[in-house]
Parts: sequence; structure tokens; C-alpha cells
Amino acid sequence: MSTATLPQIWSFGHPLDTSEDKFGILRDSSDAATDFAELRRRFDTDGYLYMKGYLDREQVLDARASLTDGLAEAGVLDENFPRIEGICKPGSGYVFKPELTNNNAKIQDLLYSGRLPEFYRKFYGEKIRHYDFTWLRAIGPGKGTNPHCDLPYMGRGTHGHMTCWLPYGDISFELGGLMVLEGSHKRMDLLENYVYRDVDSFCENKPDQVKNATSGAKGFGWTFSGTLSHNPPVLRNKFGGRWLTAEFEPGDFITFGMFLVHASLDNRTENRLRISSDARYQRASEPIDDRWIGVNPPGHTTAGKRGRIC
Ligand SMILES: O=C(O)CCC(=O)C(=O)O
Ligand SMILES: [Fe+2]
Repeated sequence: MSTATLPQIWSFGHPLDTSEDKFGILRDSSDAATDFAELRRRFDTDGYLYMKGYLDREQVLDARASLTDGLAEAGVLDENFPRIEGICKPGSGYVFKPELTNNNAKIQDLLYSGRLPEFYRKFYGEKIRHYDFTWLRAIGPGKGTNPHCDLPYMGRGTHGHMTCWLPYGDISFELGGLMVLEGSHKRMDLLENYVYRDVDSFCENKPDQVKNATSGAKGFGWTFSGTLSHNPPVLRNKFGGRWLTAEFEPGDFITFGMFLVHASLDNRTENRLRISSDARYQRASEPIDDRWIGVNPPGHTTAGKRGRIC
């Protein structure tokens, strides 16, 4: 497709060069939705599968309503607008609210029963399981997520698991959805010193790191943030390939592996929240990262930290 007619695209505060060799649209694999051998081939080649319209649109919108209700109750929404529109109060910023997915039957059903887990079961060709933790993001105007791979946040079990990112509503270029760096999963030469580090590990023999990691404050104690870069255009110049994204609709999802570099576009709207979730699926037969399972997963808190001698 021609990228000549695109609006200016922004990521992490940087305008992206949208010329055809640097930027493009995700390949839609919904044409192969029942051909799992073909999906596996595309996943190996591209590092992701973008399944447009694979899920039930109404079910996704219904799930959205449960989230905007939760966001309203959390005081994030501007009360002058219908909740479903997801209009935020000024200065909302990057709202990360995984608790909105707990005990939320609409979200649990959408993500963890029916069509989505069935997709992974067929894709892996065997029994699967998912993380109990669901990353729920409601991103207000401002910067999106900087470029990273997921492995540093969830690499203590298998490395063959997959992320599933899905939008709860239309996500235009202006509202800013996920983008992936084409071919980056094959650039182990550039990733090997980054991707196997664990954000929750610390050096037991370095007192400042021990203090940091065990201070008990949520979100603190990282000596390595897992970020690969703060500058998507510069990163692209290094890796080659194009930044790929799309305008997403309810019913779409994109899934990718632990080694694919991705980020998101900035939210350039005045007051609308971009609402999405990311969930993880893997073969049931493989080890799982225990930071993300259980009724109250430890995640990146003190309980998830692991000391080692450096
Ligand atoms: O939604 C975002 O901004 C980031 C999502 C992400 O990093 C992921 O799904 O792994
Ligand atoms: Fe990610």
C-alpha cells in the first residue's frame, strides 16, 4: 500500500518517517484464519499475526463497557460525557489498571474462553494455558509505550509464549495503537545482550541494588527497565525493517512472540483514552513464569524479585 496519504505518525514523542521503506501497514492474516499451517509459516516469517475481525465485535464492545464503567468508578473519566466514549479528565496520562480485569466476567470470557484460547490451541497444536495476569491499558493523551521485547518482563518460564494485544474500540492512528518492528525477531545479533535480561533480577552482592529491590515500593527496584530504546526512528535505522501498525477495530487482535520489538503510537487526541489489553498464552506442557500466575500474581513487586551474584 502507498504510505503517501498517511497523517503524521508519532511514537514516544518522535515523528516517524512514513516513506515506504521505513513504515507500513500490518499484514492482515484473517484470510488464512482456518489454515493453521499457513498461520504458523507467516508467524515464523513475520514474527506476528494480525487477525482482523477474528473476534465478535459486539462482545468486544460489551467488554469495553465494563472497562469504561470501571474507569468511571476509578475517577478517570470526564463525567460530562457518556462513559462508553472513554473521555478522560485532563492529565490522565498512562493509566495502567490491571485490576479492572479481575473478577470481570466480560473480559475473562473474551480473553480466556471461546474463540481466543481456541485459536492458540490450534496454533500450538496442543493444550494451552494462559497467564492469570492481564495487562489493561487506558492511555490518555501523550506518549505511548517505548520500544521493547516482552521477554525481559516474562522470561522465567518458556520463551515460546505469545502476547495477544487487542483494542476495545476503534483505534485510529491519532489515538495510537500497537506497532511492531518488521523482522526484528530475527535480529538476535542486535538483541542478544538485551533480551535475556530479567527486569526483576538484581545483584545480591551490590548493596544499593538489594536496597532498591527490597524497598517494597511497587514499581521500584528495577535496575533494568526492559526498555530497548526511547527513540523509535533511531532504533529503526539500526535494525532496518519498517515500523508496522494499523487502524484497529473491535474484533481485531495482533499476536506476537517474545523476541519481536514493538512499541505503540502516541495518543494525539485531546481527551480520549486508548483502551487495550495484552494477555499471554503458551503450551500447557512448558514451564510458566510464576510472576504472572495465581489469584494475586506477584508480578514486578518485591515478591517477584530474584537476587543473583553478579
Ligand atoms: O499497548 C501498549 O502500549 C503496549 C503493549 C505491549 O507492549 C504489549 O502488548 O506487549
Ligand atoms: Fe510489550
